[in-house]
Amino acid sequence: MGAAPAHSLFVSDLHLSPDLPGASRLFQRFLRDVAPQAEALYILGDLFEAWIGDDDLDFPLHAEIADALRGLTGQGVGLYLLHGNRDFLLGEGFCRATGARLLPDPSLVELHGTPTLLSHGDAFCTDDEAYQAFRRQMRDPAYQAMLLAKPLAERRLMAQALRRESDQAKSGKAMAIMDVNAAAVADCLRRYGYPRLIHGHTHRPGRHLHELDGKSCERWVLPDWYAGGGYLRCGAGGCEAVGLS
Ligand code: LP5
Ligand code: MN
Repeated sequence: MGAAPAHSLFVSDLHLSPDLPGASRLFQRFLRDVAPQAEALYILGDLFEAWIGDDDLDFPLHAEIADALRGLTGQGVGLYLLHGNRDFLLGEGFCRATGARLLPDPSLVELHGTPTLLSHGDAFCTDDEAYQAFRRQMRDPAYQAMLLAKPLAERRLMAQALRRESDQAKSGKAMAIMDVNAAAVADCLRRYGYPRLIHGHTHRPGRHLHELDGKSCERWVLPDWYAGGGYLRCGAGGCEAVGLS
């Protein structure tokens, strides 16, 4: 059998945590058996259920995942990372430990011949105004520096409190509010010259076509890994979604 044609892989919303060890096992298997054949692996946010700072890399699950990612980059596979709303504090320490490179959100890449815009996806959820206000605060560098200056144990408690607040806030929100806003997606596609778009966050995997100004843009939404998981594989011939269980 010949080598696989050049391709890149995309995952997001793994939400790895010690509470759901199945997802970490599945991801380890994916890193061992699937990812090494790729040119690059892009992780489009929410790799971890909650990331409270790179000084938490000693935590056993974090160390295991970082080692496995380092194993992948050691084989020559490019590793690129976007922040999600759960792991926006991933920083240079994590990159040094794994060989990953952090990309801004959104990032336009030339993907095997097709311009492709990569995003976590939460920025498109503009109908969720409470979340967008929260996001602006969490992404403020001065606010992040203030958070990171707190002791690890205090940050852990804060993250738990924020998770509870978030679940409570979500229970009062309509499902439609928590999906992407079509106009926000269209604006972004226009701004970046009508690329293909790949994102996660909504946990509503699928392929959508946006017909805009006489152009057709493909939008892929990645699945979460809460019960099984999956990835997108893109090469010169296009993308295909692959499920894992
Ligand atoms: O994450 P998910 O799927 O539950 O919902 C998201 C939005 N919620 C969030 C909040 C995160 O879940 C919080 C966890 C972050 C972990 C890392 C934190 C590290 C920093 C802290 C420690 C150093 O992103 C949710 C969206 C939903 O996606 C769909 O898009 O709706 O948005 C919200 O729920 C936000 C609320 O509407 C408003 C924010 C309420 C926060 C109130 C703060 C109370 C103070 C708590 C004490 C610190
Ligand atoms: Mn998310």
